Amino acid sequence: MNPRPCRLLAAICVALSPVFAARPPEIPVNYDEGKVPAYRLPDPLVAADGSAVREAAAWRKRRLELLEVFSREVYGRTPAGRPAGMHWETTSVDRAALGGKAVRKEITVWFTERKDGPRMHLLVYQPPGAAGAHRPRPAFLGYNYYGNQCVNADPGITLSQAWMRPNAEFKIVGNRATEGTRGVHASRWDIETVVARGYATATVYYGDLCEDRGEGVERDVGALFRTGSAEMRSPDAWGAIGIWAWGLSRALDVLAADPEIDASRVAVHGHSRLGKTALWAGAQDERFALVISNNSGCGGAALSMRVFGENVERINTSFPFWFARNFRAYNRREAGLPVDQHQLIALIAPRAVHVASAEDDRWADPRGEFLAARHAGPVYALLGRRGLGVADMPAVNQPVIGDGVAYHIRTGKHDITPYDWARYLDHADRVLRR
Ligand code: GTR
Repeated sequence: MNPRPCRLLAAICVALSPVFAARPPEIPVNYDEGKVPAYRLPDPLVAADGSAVREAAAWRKRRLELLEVFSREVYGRTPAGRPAGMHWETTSVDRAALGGKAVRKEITVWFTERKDGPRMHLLVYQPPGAAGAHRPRPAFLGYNYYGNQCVNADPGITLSQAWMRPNAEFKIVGNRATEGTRGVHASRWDIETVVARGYATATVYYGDLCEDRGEGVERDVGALFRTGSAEMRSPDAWGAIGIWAWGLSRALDVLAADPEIDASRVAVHGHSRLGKTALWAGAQDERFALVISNNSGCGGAALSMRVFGENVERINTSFPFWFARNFRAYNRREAGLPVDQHQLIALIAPRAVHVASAEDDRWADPRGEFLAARHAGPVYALLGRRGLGVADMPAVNQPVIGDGVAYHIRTGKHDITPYDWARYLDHADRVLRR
């Protein structure tokens, strides 16, 4: 066929498509501080029966109540513990990786007794030294977006074979990683710096647990727990964020079995959707000693009730498989939420939490992230800590590392940068070094 009329036809179709296609109604997004609705944050220290929570023992009970509400209404329910058949094997160790500056380990974890079932690949770097030569290391643990090989250009990292979202910048076509993806996110990991400061740093590709698309929740780990499809799941079944959070706990199980890692000193971290994931993992699993939310926004550190930037309806529409289906009941009804995100942060208390924003990341609502960190304070205070210790949002690049809660906002866009890492390392030096 002659390509010219073909192109003409295609152009006419594109021009007419807005007329014929059933387009969803536009979901409004507010960026005006003056249009933030009046809201009343639910009090983390008032139990469901209306009684005040005045001591640590009563908080233990209130904590379970809040976890139940977040599970049922927001993220969906997480199965308890690790599956009986879960097992793992160390597939490679290089004690002279990164030009002798680090030890690199790779571990494959299977979630059942079968080798063809769901699995994840854990990559660990730690400071150099012979096995057993040092006391166990504190560690950072977080997911990566494009396969383990994206965190550093180290040619020794096994290239991910898993499905991944296309990315033109990183030349991910056909949903598979290529050699060209090595080190594309190195600046987001800063591995040489983290290791030089004495920490191990561990990562897993988040798509190993649940592919970041609708079908993801019915495959792999989702299939293992018979989740069902994004639209047919039970209304309180977990979504992708729940599955990813569960995977972080399983990665911690594996790190805890390594005599070179100190599992009582592990920081869980994540950027953006993976920051939401890190918060949910840290809220549920009290083994995490420090929880880091980098630009996590809506459904992460940002207060939903402010309805600023990304809102509940927007996130449930763009990503209908991330949260429990029940969360959709709060589309355009944020004021009706029984919980808000300051209570998610409070669930981490008295353990350390660090919330970080970026000035240009208005989609994630930096002020809402700050306010959630601040309003977790009363729970920290009840448990003997000061919390953030400031009432006003700090200026950019003026981090506040309080007692238990830290917050910073840096200049720049939605990203995780060496500046952020420097803050997290300073915070970790205070709480993970003893
Ligand atoms: C956006 C989403 C945000 C955030 C971000 C990311 O599209 O609206 O909630 O999660 O993606 O993960 O990079």
